[in-house]
Amino acid sequence: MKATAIANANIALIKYWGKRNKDLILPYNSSISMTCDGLWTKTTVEFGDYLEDTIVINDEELKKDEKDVQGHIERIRRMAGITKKAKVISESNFPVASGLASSASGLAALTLATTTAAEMNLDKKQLSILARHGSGSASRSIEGGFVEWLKGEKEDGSDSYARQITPKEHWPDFRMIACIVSEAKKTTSSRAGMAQTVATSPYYEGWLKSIDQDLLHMRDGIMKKDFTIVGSTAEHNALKMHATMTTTKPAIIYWQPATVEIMHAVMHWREQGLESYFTMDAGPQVKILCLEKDEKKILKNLSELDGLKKTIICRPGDAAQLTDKHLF
Ligand code: 2P0
Repeated sequence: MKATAIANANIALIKYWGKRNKDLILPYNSSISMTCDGLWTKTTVEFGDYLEDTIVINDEELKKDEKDVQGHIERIRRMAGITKKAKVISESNFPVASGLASSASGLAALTLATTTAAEMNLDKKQLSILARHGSGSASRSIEGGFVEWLKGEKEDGSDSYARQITPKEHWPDFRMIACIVSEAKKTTSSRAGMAQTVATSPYYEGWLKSIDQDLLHMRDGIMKKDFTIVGSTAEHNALKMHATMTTTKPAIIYWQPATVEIMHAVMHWREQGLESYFTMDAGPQVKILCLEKDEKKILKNLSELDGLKKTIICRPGDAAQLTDKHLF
């Protein structure tokens, strides 16, 4: 009763920001992401004769957390009808809780490893629904390539899951350069932040009204491999989401000076013919979208900026998968 899974993080091109049902984690809108091969979490789970569950994430024992990792394990244990306690060890290769989708890769890897260790045999749709209960964006990390999380219509959430739009092989020269400007833990979590936005931002309604058009453009752009459509739609969508965040009471401003410096740089390069776009999530990091042919030039330009600490280059990545290389 032991299994290890690796899941990649995903970065949304059309964002999820707001729940219509907080208990089942059902979103107000569908979202589209790229599963990123450079940002992963590896998790080993074993059910055994332990006295209690122990969870160690990046060498630190987890006691209580907002995503309720413990509750997620309990949920799976109930479904599987087992009573044994679990030992969980998890590692990520990037800073957690700083706006780099660590809960997406974390909860996706945990869901696959735990259900496998519990000897359940779930298909991808079932895994995605279950991962969604842990963290909304984790539903998308079950699949690889370009992925859409369908918001669904049903009250029980049985049609709210992520499915692949195209596999990673469809667009191998698409790049996302994650620009790390701060490794500090964010001050407002996504979970609290999105609830606050839904409750108080006067622009949330406008955000929702414009989503279907963005989804349509994004699906079309991905299918046609039209980088201009994908990049410009993603950038505009991210700015709209941040407009709802900043107009929340109290305001949520995830950007740091270096965030804005990179955004201006990207717009400047674009004016000069170097085509790239930016997107940001619930944190100060900027993710630059570009094509492989421009990657070197963009990295060189980035190296001249002050506030940038580190870059991680991501290509479209694989779905969550099992490995026999256990962490213990
Ligand atoms: C996204 N984010 O679509 C958006 C954009 C952050 C900004 O999904 O409460 O950690 O666990 O469902 O999945 C982050 O939200 O929130 C997120 P919960 P989650 O990637």
